[in-house]
Amino acid sequence: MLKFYYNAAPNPLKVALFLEESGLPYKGIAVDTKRGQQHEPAFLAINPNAKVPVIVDGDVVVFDSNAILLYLAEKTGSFLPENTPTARGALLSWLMFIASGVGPFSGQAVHFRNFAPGDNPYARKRYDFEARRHWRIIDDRLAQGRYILGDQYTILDMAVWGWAPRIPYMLGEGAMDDFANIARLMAELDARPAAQAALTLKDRHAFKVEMDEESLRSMYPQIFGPDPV
Ligand SMILES: N[C@@H](CCC(=O)N[C@@H](CS)C(=O)NCC(=O)O)C(=O)O
Repeated sequence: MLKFYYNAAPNPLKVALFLEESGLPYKGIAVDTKRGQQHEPAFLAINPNAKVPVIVDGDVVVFDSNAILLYLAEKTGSFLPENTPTARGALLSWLMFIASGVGPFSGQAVHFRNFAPGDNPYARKRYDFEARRHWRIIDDRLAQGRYILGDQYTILDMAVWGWAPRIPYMLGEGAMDDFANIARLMAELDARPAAQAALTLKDRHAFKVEMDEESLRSMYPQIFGPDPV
């Protein structure tokens, strides 16, 4: 059976949504990143990047949430647009935009707003601006159609669903008011039974919640390291 290494954060959630939507049987394996389990040798053997999610599907190992979404969509032939060069171009463009822009800028905006030590006004400004700019592009796209690719619910909407609920945490309370189309998509997807099942991820394991020194050392080790030269 497919193994799914997860915690309750946005990137694993996207994959959980796909797994629940597709009905693929899977076994969830919790990785408590605040306890440093992502750095254990057995986990590093399947993901040298020391992050969740990862799937192990027989002999196949896939890490990185958007790679996993594409792999699973191609494996099952579901949640993809029709196989034309035009539709494939749009799929790949939006997937890479989410993978290389929305996710990383959102992650850094969360970090500098909520976790970075000291006062970092320019870093905060930079990541707030870029995260907001990326979400604006997603919102404008969703103003043109029900889903990112128009009429069809695809892995792109699942990828957005993982991160979008964190917008207030990354951009400030009330930030969601600027993204009415994203809010509309979230409400639609949240009402799906698969999304409700995916959201139980956080309850399937007693994940550590405290952000104490062990957690900070596991997730943000640079805080304790030397300053760059
Ligand atoms: N590009 C990766 C990023 C994965 C990622 O940042 N995962 C977070 C949870 S959402 C994690 O494992 N954090 C633990 C850590 O940074 O040590 C993906 O999309 O899967």
